Amino acid sequence: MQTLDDATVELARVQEIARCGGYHKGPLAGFRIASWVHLRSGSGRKMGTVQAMTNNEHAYDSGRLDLPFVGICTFGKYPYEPDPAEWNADFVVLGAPYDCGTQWRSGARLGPRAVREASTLFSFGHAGAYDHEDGVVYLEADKVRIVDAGDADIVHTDTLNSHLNIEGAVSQILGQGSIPVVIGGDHSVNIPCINAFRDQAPLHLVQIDAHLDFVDVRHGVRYGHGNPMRRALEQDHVTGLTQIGIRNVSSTTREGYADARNLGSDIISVRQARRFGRRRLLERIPASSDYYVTIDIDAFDPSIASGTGTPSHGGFLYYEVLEFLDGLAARGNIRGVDLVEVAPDYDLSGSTAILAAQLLMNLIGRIAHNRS
Ligand SMILES: [Mn+2]
Repeated sequence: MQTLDDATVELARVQEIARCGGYHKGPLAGFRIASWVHLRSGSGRKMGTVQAMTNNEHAYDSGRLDLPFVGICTFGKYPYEPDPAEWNADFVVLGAPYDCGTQWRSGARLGPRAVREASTLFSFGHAGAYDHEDGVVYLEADKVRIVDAGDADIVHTDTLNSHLNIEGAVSQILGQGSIPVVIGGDHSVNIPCINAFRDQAPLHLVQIDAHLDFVDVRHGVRYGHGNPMRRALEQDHVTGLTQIGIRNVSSTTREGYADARNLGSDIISVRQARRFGRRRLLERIPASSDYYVTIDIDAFDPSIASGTGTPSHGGFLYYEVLEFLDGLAARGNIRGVDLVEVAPDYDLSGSTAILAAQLLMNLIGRIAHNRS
């Protein structure tokens, strides 16, 4: 174990390390707080409460153990940072707990909390996530900075203002040069996420979902969870759409499917995706492009993801989606992610929230790995 003498460390830096849970840049990269004592100035004035730090790779043998069930829940137990000025992050996680866009069972408003709690399982000690199949350590603390910005404010029953709050938060994340990772909420929250990219470079949208979500307007509703892909393709900055996992009945009619295809969408069912295989599936998506990925948890089979409002049998399993996303992260530049429709009240074993958290953690790790 390597330690630093407390006298060699400026208090501001110590506080930064304490606040971030680790230091990711500069000469102290990788250092963490190992033990806590009072730090005093030469005159004896108390200046802080930290002393030794360590960059021990795993740091399980000193300081706090911080098991997954200990402490306050943030995404992956990364630092909670509501102030954009303090983000300085590669990825900013944002909750969008709005579910008034649902057409059957509501409950996705509790999705961000459930996914955050489940994600603590993958807080990975202190050393990142070693994948023995890939031979890669993902999410190394000194290389990838992730913060949890908390939730966009939600105004009950008020879709437009709730969406504006989500759009504002995502715009702030983009303004700081970070990649937004948004946890819904129902799929309507994708609409403000895509709107926030309006002033950014164009994107190809990749949707993983059981449902097409391509309703134009019905009874005046334009911003429900059956509308987001239609709203996205209306935007100039969305250059194309690939819809994967689509199956069974949904609120989109035959005409909606025709509209989607006429507007350039590539619609692929679970069975078609399996017939193509990973390589051919990836080849259908523009190469060396910028992507936004929206994942509806109901793309997965209800046998592993029951906790959602509109489950549909015949869905994907975990590695089918992870391996596709792994390939997509290598194929181009994923600039934004949302994962929606986790509704914990129907998630009796908690496996849906764990699936969501595991997928997001691994997707973030792969995006970061391909950027470095
Ligand atoms: Mn959806």
